[in-house]
Amino acid sequence: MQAIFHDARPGDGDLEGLAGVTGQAKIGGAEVCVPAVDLVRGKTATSSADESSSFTAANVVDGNASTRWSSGQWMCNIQVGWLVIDLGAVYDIDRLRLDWEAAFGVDYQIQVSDDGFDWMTARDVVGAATGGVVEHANLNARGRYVRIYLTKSRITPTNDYSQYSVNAQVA
Ligand SMILES: [Ca+2]
Repeated sequence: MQAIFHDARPGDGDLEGLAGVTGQAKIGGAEVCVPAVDLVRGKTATSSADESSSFTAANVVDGNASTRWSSGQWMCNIQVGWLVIDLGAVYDIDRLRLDWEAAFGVDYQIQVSDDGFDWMTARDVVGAATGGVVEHANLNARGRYVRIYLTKSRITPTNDYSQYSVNAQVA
């Protein structure tokens, strides 16, 4: 797989010297793929609901593996929940890496949008049997907003959703 590094904000020092470089990344087997450029880190995340001020949506974009978002779904009396990340600009999105807590999504869709209103589904997940770290590759998606639209939780009857982190990567 070839990875092209994009510098979203030239001059800010984060990727200076990497811009335009084409590199190689090995994926497969027992190797763990850490996104070379995380489009999500430090961006703005919002959600359908947060369990409390200790479990906000911002916890999935903070780069801290021990903090997490929890939807507090049982307080909403509805199964549907969502998490939206505003990437700040339109990107081609190739991979999305989710790090679920025990309350993982069984049925959910990964969607993208240019305006945060009209959504296109890039991946439809039905009947996920495991949580933990889940990699969604070859999304071929393009948009400014990424939404994880959750319709069925592993945890019943509270139907909660919880994630430690989300990472996104360009092709
Ligand atoms: Ca976190």
